[in-house]
Amino acid sequence: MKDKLVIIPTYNERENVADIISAILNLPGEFELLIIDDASPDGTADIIRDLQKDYPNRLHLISREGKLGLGTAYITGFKYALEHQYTYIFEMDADFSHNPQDLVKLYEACAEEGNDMAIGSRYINGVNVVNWPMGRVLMSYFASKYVRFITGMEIQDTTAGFKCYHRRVLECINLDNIKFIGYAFQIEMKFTAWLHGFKIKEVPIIFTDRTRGSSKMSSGIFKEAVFGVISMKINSLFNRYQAIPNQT
Ligand SMILES: Nc1nc2c(ncn2[C@@H]2O[C@H](COP(=O)(O)OP(=O)(O)OP(=O)(O)O)[C@@H](O)[C@H]2O)c(=O)[nH]1
Ligand SMILES: [Mg+2]
Repeated sequence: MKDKLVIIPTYNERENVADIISAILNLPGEFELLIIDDASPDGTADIIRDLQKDYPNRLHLISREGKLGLGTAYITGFKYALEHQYTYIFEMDADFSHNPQDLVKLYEACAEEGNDMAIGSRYINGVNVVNWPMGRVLMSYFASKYVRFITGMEIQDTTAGFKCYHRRVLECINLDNIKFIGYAFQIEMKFTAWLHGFKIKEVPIIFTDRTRGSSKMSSGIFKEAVFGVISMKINSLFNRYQAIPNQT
């Protein structure tokens, strides 16, 4: 069994990708990295291919044919991680909003404290977001509250995209049932893990707005989350999120 795989989806992250690769692959603890690039027109994948020579067997790349969305990129990554027998599987952005050093904290929360899932949370001790305009901070904060209200899940940062899963969580979730693409994807994964009774810990982190490259946030992604949460809750009442029986 291999140990840790960090999954990063990229779309036009030329300015960030080389630095994020070296920051992660130089952490203590031999993390491996899988990048899912969606044919970024800025040549992100070429930079990754070049760097693969420097990190034999530790830097993996899946190049998809076009922009298929963050949710499906992670599903592709999760399936790869399960197939290749990794135990701890991480989600993270390429743009340094998530501090690579915090991967170690997420890992410890699962590997040493026995949690099934650790979430890098912005809203544990107040609001820990740096450089976002106030409007966006408020939107994200109240979006999290809205999701808690509709779903009833006891998670403060419901849209967070910085996480560590023990593989048993991903094995239990029917990944082909996860349909959302943007923030709603992040909510849906947490909601499903919570429904299945997994032990979830929120680890406080400081989230910093990207300084390089541009955001892929869109109003479509926002709408998907607002309405998606309601349909997700209704579907759960009809048992749509049934766990896959334990295969071990
Ligand atoms: N493969 C793939 N990656 C994507 C896609 N959309 C976004 N990403 C990546 O997903 C991560 C998060 O996207 P961001 O644009 O940073 O979204 P965000 O964090 O909500 O927006 P900002 O805070 O403004 O940066 C980044 O690493 C993006 O490059 C996509 O369609 N396909
Ligand atoms: Mg970002």
